[in-house]
Amino acid sequence: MRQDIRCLIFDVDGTLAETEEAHREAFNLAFASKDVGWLWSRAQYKTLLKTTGGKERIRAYMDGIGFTLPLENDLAVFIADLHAIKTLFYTRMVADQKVSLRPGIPQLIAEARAVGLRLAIATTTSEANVTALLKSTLGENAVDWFETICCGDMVEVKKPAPDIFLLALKNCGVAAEQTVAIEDSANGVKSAVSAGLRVLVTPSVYTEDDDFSGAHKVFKSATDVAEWIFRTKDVVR
Ligand code: XBP
Ligand code: MG
Repeated sequence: MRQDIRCLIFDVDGTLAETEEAHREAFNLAFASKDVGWLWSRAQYKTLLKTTGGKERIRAYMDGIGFTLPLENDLAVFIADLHAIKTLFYTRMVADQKVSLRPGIPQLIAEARAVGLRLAIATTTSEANVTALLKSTLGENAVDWFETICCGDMVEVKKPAPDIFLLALKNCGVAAEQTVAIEDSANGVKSAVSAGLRVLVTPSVYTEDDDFSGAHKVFKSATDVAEWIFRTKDVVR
């Protein structure tokens, strides 16, 4: 067990679970429900994922197709309404057990709890999505296993800015030197590194060819992450 790790801060989408296909489906269901005529393919969504945050992603897509409304405020209201519908579709899919945790994640969390590591979440997704995922995959009490769940709009600037990881560190009152972030994307790595954290990466389907420069280590799975944290010595930080 590494003595220099006291806290794990987990990203959610792509890290705890391969969620982005469900997100993409939820976006498309929301677009259909409002009859806007948009449909995001996998290839389009892979590009759109470079913009973190569902509302920001919709705005980036609208800018890209030159869609606008007369008043900026109308645009913000239009996007917020569309995103709220998308979140309803997404949380319903998660509640219907359509999303499962990535291999090794339940065991990594269980082992961390067993040895008394502190747990936190730092994600760009919405709080409702995190709660739904934790409850549907780990049970009703799983939300309480995390000292702080820092989500989407809790910070002004989303990943790759460091704000969400800095908020998680502040809420936990733990030193960055004793904390590792577990992430799946280039945006997540940039965010955690600029917050002063070592970052352990498990690339996901949509991020497998991301640039993980700055990451401490890249692993195939959470099982390998657990092996590294709990069963190997690290002489070099
Ligand atoms: C990934 C994101 C989120 C999700 C969609 O978050 O960027 O925007 O794609 O969720 P992370 P919302 O990898 O930081 O967990 O629509 O709720 O934003
Ligand atoms: Mg992610």
